[in-house]
Amino acid sequence: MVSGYDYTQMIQMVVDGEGDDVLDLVDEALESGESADAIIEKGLVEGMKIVSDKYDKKEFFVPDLAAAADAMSDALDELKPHLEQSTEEVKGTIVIGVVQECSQEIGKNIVSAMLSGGGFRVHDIGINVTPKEFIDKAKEVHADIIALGCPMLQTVKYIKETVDLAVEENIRDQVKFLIGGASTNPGTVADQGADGWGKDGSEAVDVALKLMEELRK
Ligand code: B12
Repeated sequence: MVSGYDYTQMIQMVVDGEGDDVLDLVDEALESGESADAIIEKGLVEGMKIVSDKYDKKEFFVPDLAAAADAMSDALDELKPHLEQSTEEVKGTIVIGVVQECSQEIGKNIVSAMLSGGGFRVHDIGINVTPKEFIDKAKEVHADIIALGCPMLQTVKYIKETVDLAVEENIRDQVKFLIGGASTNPGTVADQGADGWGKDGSEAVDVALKLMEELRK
């Protein structure tokens, strides 16, 4: 279906870090019949892309990023109830977090919310998660998938360390590794011994479903 909602203003308010305005526009979009997924991808993420671009060009600085991040986070909280699917069966159990030495969480939060919305039971263990914390949590909740967010290049190595620890702990054949974030690409999957890569929240859901099929084989 072609959407008639105009996201221009919402995108601009994310860029400006105007949290209250973003919230009002999110409500307006919901009332006009937009799905939570569409609002995240066409409004919030598009706004953050402009913010990222401005940061890369040194037009924006850390306080600008923080304001946009806060606006995103409030909007995501508002949208979460609209993403939940209470009636459907659980598609699988996922432990998600941002790797060690990294506290950048916006992308992971989006993916986490969309995986929940996609019918997975999601245990979000936050930021700066060590390989041991990932594996301990995966064992505790009998996770099918460990999802690692990795926005920074120098922390990519922690993906492999987490996979290696799963081997050591004898759970590698029971769990799939889904990865994503600005410093990863499809090639990172093989380099780090993972199983799947998602470019954004919707793709993360699709790849997670595929990984569940592989687990059941
Ligand atoms: C916002 C931001 C920050 C904010 C984070 C706020 C927060 N609460 O999260 C703050 C100001 C804290 C910050 C700090 C730093 N940042 Co910063 N930051 C960014 C910025 C501009 C945008 C990131 C973002 O939120 N994007 C929007 C989201 C929606 O996009 P995303 O993260 O890519 O996520 C999408 C996909 O990647 C994917 N995805 C994400 N996670 C996952 C997980 C899974 C499992 C899957 C499947 C998919 C997936 O789906 C998401 C949704 O579409 C990026 C620039 C960029 N180009 O990414 C730099 C960037 C990531 N930061 C960078 C750096 C260097 C830093 C600092 C070291 C800066 C400093 N000198 O202090 C610190 C590090 C702090 C730390 N230890 O973590 C670098 C990393 C460079 C590199 N390649 O290693 C970048 C790339 C900027 C740059 N070009 O230099 N940053």
